[in-house]
Amino acid sequence: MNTLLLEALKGQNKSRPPVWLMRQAGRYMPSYRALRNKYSFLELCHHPELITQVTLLPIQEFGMDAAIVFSDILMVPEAMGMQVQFEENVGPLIANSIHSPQDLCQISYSLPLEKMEYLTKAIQALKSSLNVPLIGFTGAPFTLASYWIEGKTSRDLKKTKIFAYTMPEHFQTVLSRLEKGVIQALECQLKAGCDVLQIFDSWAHVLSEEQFKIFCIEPLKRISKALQKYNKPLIYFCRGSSFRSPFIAEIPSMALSCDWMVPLHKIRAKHSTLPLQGNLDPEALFLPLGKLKEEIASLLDSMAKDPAFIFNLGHGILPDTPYIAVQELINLIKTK
Ligand code: 1CP
Repeated sequence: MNTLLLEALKGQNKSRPPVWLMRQAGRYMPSYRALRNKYSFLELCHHPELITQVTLLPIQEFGMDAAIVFSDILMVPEAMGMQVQFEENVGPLIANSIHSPQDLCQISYSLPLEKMEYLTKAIQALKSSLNVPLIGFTGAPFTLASYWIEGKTSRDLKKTKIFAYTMPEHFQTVLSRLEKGVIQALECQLKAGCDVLQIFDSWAHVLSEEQFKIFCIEPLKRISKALQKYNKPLIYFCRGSSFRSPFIAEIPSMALSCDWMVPLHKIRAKHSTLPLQGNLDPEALFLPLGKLKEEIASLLDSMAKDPAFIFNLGHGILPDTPYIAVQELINLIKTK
């Protein structure tokens, strides 16, 4: 078993940095597009055999040091009552979005675990065929709440913020139900065999510091505490990681997945032992290969011999990313 990722998450990696990419199975891969010609995105997400197959594609084709279960952050709210469709070239569209206190009845009080069976089956199958750690994941309660309230992707989260300002108690109800579902989903992925968990809080950067503490950090602390007994590492991703890092560093056994906006070594200077993951700009993969190699080398050099560093992108890989750029990236890191 390749344990580089687990060692880095403990701050004990003495070898080259481990590498995996956020959203590493996706449209930039011809093999993924071929499957998508046969199945809708939701079909891929709901069938254990397809989840297993898609999760393995990047590992087989590039050899990343970790696999991430193929799913989506909206699968947990879907099991809790969200009616979601993924529209081609648009993204998620939610039919029963939440606007008023009356709409809260759309969200179940907890996660019906039988609705997650397709995921646990896939995880069990993956564990018997993988020789790299398997990462399970969910969205964070705030980011999940924002999709449910907005009803689709929104750049400013206006509806969510107005909901939080004008109906604070109801907003807390939404968050706390989702928090419970997130804990159950993460626990179920650990029990099925995941080695590491990642929580995606992709929209947390729109919040003020005070709101971030209440809507993101408090739930995250409770999630981390609830999972403590499993003794598995937890990675938190948000944009704005450079100014949020002090809050994350306070939570035991938590690693931070950083966006591309601030050089990683500057975040390292503030937190000497916090495991850090990141942070190549996904757009850098569109550079001519020579220039891309320089960018990667410069990031690697700035974190050289760091025992708690994981190479990753600063956000999800883009669907039109050149395949060869991903090949170069992985090869360069593995031969460094
Ligand atoms: O790496 C992997 O193989 C795992 C796959 C994975 C992950 C970790 C997918 C598959 N989605 C996610 C997480 C996810 N989904 C996030 C958090 C990370 C991030 O910020 O990018 C978010 C916000 C979503 C929501 C989502 N799913 C959107 C909307 C994005 C936005 O800007 O609002 C969209 C378009 C999706 C669809 C989706 N999820 C995953 C894939 C491969 C796709 C494309 C679907 C397709 O095949 O058409």
